[in-house]
Amino acid sequence: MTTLLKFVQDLLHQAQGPLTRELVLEPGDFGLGQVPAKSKPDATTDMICGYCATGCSLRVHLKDGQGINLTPTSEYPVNLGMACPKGWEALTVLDSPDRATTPLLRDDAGKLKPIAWDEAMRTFSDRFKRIQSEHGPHSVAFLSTGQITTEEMAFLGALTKFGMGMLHGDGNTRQCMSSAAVAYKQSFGFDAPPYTYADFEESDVIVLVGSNLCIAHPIMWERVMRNPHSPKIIVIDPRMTETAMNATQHLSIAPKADQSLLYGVARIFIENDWIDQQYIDESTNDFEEFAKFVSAYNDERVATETGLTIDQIHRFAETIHEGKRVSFWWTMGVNQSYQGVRTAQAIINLALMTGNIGRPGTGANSITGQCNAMGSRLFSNTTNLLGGHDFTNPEHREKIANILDIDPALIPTKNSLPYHKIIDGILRGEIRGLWVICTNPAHSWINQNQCRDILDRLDFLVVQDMYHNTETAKMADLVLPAAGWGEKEGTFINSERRIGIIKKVSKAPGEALSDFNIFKLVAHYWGCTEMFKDWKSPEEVFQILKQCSAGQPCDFTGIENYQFVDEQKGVQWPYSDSDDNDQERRLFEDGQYYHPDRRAKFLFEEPRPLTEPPTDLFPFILLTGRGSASQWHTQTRTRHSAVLRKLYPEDTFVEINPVDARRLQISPGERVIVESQRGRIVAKAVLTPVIQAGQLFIPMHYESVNQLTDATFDPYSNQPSYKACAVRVVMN
Ligand SMILES: Nc1nc2c(c(=O)[nH]1)N[C@H]1C(S)=C(S)[C@@H](COP(=O)(O)OP(=O)(O)OC[C@H]3O[C@@H](n4cnc5c(=O)[nH]c(N)nc54)[C@H](O)[C@@H]3O)O[C@H]1N2
Ligand SMILES: Nc1nc2c(c(=O)[nH]1)N[C@H]1C(S)=C(S)[C@@H](COP(=O)(O)OP(=O)(O)OC[C@H]3O[C@@H](n4cnc5c(=O)[nH]c(N)nc54)[C@H](O)[C@@H]3O)O[C@H]1N2
Ligand code: SF4
Ligand SMILES: [Mo]
Repeated sequence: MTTLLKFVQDLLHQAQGPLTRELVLEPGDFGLGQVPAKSKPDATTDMICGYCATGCSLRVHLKDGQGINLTPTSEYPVNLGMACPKGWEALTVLDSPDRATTPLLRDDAGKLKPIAWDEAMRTFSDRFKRIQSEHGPHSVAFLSTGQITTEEMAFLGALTKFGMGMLHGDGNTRQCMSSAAVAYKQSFGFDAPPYTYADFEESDVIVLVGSNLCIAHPIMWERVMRNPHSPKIIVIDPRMTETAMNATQHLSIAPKADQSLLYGVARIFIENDWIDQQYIDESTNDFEEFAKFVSAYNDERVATETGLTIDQIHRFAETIHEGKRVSFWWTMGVNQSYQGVRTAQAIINLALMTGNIGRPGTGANSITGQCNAMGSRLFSNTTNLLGGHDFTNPEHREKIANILDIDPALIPTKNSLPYHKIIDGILRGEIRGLWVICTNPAHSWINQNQCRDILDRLDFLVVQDMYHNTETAKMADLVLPAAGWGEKEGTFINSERRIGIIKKVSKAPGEALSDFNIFKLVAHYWGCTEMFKDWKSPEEVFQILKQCSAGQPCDFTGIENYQFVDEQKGVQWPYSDSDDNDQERRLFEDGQYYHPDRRAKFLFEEPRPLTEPPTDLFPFILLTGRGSASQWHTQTRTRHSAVLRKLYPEDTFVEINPVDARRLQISPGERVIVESQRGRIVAKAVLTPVIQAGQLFIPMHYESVNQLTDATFDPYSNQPSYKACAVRVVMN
């Protein structure tokens, strides 16, 4: 047997081997009567949920080391014993005939055929190396995710960039968080969401901008509901979402008019002297210019641009002024825009000028999406060098090279192309090989017909996924079968910067391997085993990343090991030896930011009109987003739970205002065609006043939705503007 084959067999053997190492023996602790009497569990172990960035802890009940059921962990400071339907069903979706169980290679007849790992790995490195030797090292790129562990992301980023010579690699966090990340970097000097979830309970005013907590972060909404101060809740969203229905004020703003509103409110604060001058003087820069800039946002202008009444605008401003602890929260209604960064900063500016930051119940708080988006923002080696460092800074390269014990010359001196430029690169024939890990761009990327056409041009497409039949896997030349959440171990970082652990409580089906082990295998076949000799297990990589974080705002050098994270019930960064590990910690309590002069910046810019305004031919503005608490993204996982399937509509649907429906003679439940300049899809009409007249809403979970969306991007963050394009509705 060759040594390579033996290496594969060792990994497979390991994958079939013992399950989670820490079997916490707590007989009888199986809560809420969820476990059938026949399979009485013999132990439980706690781990972080693998869907959204809330980062709830789930107590998995084990029988012979195998997870057989779960209950939300009551003592965890995030979810306090609660979970949403996806969390409750997290184990169920692992078991499905759609799981990828062996590597699959496209044969000459165009069919994906099972092959052994050895052949898969030889093909992987032969094909990619051939492309690189013909077209240069940068002709192969990768697209990854916010849904694998931090250790896996770091391994992928280091392997591709330091080992395989790639320059370009980005992640689905570009679709999601990049506007927030850039806004924080520019305003605060580091990508640092400042809050802790306790702030939801300590605010007396909660402002939610483009954020539908009830659906997208249900347990954060539960935290709002536990707030004992009868908070005023203001929701800014064109739709009357579930969250807006439960708010004390709903501002049904015109799409993409948020900047105008927030600048207008800033102007009202200044005119009434409702600002915290001392905070502005001591902790910020450029307020004078900002004050001058917003003076042009008078009531009439703001009312016209936002579609709100002057009364609504003033009431909003007064409510913030009267609040003692005001927190501002935003999600995709802000980030997914051609002006997402400046809109996020318009929110940050309000928090800074009123001194609503660094105190309990305050903050300019971006809510993250995926379970480990925060890990990817700092440790994926895509937009930052490991640990929030800068590829273009020679000292940073030197520091990371020393820690990894590699030649600094191996670290790229340039930043990667962002996601959409990688796609453009494929179109231009400059990028010819692509490795897609834990994301499904053939469904989720903007302007889907164009995206699929471009992916089709690749010489070699590798897709590494839990399931063999995702829209992107179906296009692949090679599919690598991955273990999922619950079948491997490592750490996630949640929205409030809390590091938590996931564990192996179930065996991956067939020959599926954890992403970590796949990266190890690739390193081996590529010939860079030596470079990763210390990257033996996720926990050993955690120790390496800890060193990379030293001295950074995200320093977590005070964490000893995984067990410590478990015992502490997660640890929020920063956590160096000198920090106290309080269960809830927020940033900027001392008014000091991360820019060299320790001050935050006021950043602002004239808003731009819609990139694709409605016309006579395409008179509606299409909004897209999350549809229900039971659906996750492209549905590859959630569709495998019978319980979840009962909780959401199976067919693609479009929300239409009854006034528009009457005018177009559309009846409830009728199938209509929704069409943009790029695509034409069929959807079931749902008539509801939740959506304003002149607007439509289609959830992103249905495969066809991105046939309609328009590929425009924020110029600073390069985030796609998923939430506004022009469409028409016609009878089917
Ligand atoms: N159940 C479920 N939960 C999820 C996810 C999931 O797929 N399913 N995905 C997770 C991920 S990755 C993410 S990123 C988050 C997303 O979480 P959210 O951002 O809360 O969800 P979305 O529905 O995408 O968008 C929020 C709202 O933005 C509004 N909006 C659109 N345009 C504008 C605008 O111009 N201004 C304003 N103010 N609002 C606007 C939409 O009407 C929508 O109600 O959810 C996470 N949680
Ligand atoms: N129109 C529109 N489009 C959108 C959005 C929108 O609001 N509107 N939102 C955007 C946002 S915010 C996001 S985050 C993206 C999400 O878009 P995607 O990332 O494409 O969506 P997912 O379905 O989460 O894809 C994750 C894939 O990884 C696989 N997977 C799960 N766990 C593992 C694992 O451990 N290892 C491996 N290797 N694979 C695994 C899953 O089976 C799935 O195929 O969609 C974006 N697209
Ligand atoms: S709210 Fe998010 S983290 Fe919590 S159980 Fe639901 S999906 Fe999982
Ligand atoms: Mo996201």
